[in-house]
Amino acid sequence: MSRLVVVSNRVAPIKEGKVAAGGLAVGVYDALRESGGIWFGWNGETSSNPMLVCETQGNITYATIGLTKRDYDNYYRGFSNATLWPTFHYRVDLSRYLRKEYEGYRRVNAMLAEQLKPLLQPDDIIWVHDYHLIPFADELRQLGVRNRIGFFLHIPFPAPETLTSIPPHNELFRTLCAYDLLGFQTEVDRQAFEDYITREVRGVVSKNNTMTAYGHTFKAAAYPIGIMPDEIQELAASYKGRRHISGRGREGEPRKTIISVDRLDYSKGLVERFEAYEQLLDNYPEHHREVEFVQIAPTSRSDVKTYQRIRQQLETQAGHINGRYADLDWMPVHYLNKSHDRKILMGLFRTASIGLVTPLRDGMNLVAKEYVASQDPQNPGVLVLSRFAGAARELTSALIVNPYDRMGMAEALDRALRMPLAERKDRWENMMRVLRKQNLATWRDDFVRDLRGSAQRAAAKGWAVHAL
Ligand code: ADQ
Repeated sequence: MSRLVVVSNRVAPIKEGKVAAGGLAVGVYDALRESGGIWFGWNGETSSNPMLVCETQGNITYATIGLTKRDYDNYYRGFSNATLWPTFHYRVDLSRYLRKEYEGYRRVNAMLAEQLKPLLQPDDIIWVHDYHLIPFADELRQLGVRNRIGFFLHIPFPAPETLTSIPPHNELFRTLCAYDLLGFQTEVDRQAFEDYITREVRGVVSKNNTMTAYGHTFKAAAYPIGIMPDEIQELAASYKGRRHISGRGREGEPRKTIISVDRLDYSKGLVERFEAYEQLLDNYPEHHREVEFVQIAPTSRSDVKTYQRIRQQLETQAGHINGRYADLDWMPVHYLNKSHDRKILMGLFRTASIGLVTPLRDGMNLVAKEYVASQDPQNPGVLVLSRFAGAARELTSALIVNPYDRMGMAEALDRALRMPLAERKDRWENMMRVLRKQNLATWRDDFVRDLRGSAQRAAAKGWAVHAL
């Protein structure tokens, strides 16, 4: 079997058998372990003279390199996270464009391609991840690399009207068409990409998701990322630590917990969620003292200004709601700004009556899936899920809400708090069926199979599949 080369912005070496990291790292790691190969990318550090470091563990080589401060500012903080991230999440209002940052983004992609090239073997297949690396295949092609290269976009692909607000969109998406296989989270994202290719570029779409644009023929399809539901179920059930954040309600029963876990990011709809919870307390006094809301949101990208602002805003909101409603023995909002071990999170999910997952936009949202998988089959909680999370396409038995509708979200929370056991079980079983069918292994195997398949088709047609 040919080797797999995974390229991602950050490389997260993980120890054998340890399920500490999130879904993606584990999924990619398993694929690498199966076929052997390389995991290549940025090591997360800045340095004045970055050098490639290779470390081999078993049949996987971790090849990582630092970035200069200038490249970090332009490529990572700049074009990736201040232009592409907001625009792809439909936040053109938060997006900025600086030509020097785009140049830095192109420069880093070219530098990474040059670093990877000497490590490649002729029949390696290369799997590139996410928006930081859109031009990566094009850079490799310019260096003469002819291996099969696939790309998976973890975040949404927005409608063409939004995308065209990025000034060099044409050049950027021309480079995206240099891949042999493009993977999206949902059919909606794939369709948006097709719309861009047919309307903006006059590309041609043929059978079996094959497209031709800029003189290159490639395949584009949806590969919804999943989790390993049964492993999570086991992990959640095995957690024996403290389960309830605070005490008991009016009748002495444990309080019902509404739980949310996110990276602190404006795409996750945290401000709107806090408002909806306050609306629940305003509209339904019968839930006072009976319910508590736990929001876990450790800071991410803490040196970016927009992220500092959202943190301050949430601290103010939590203080405001607690100021209005808290009592000596009841704290309505617990806002925890630090990260927690995966086992603790899954354990907390299991005892929470409601998983509240309400992003304004999200490629998939694995937290929604993890919440469902963590539930006790005899007494499952209710998932309240935004229609704008990719996961809503699959988890149709959740209570689906619009995060821009504060009153609608408060009503859904009230309904979830009252939902009878039979209905909760029925909805949960439907969702678990979906999670087991489209799991993390299916996602990875489908993508890698299609990428390998495209290599075989190319070889059968006599195309070169070797690095020159
Ligand atoms: P993220 O935006 O990071 O990922 P998400 O899918 O919700 O979002 O989470 C990824 C992983 O991180 C999950 O395993 C989750 O448990 C973990 N995680 C999230 N918040 C955490 C917290 N506060 N503490 C500890 N762990 C936390 C991007 C895209 C998503 C897409 C994923 C995978 O933005 O839309 O689902 O990639 O493709």
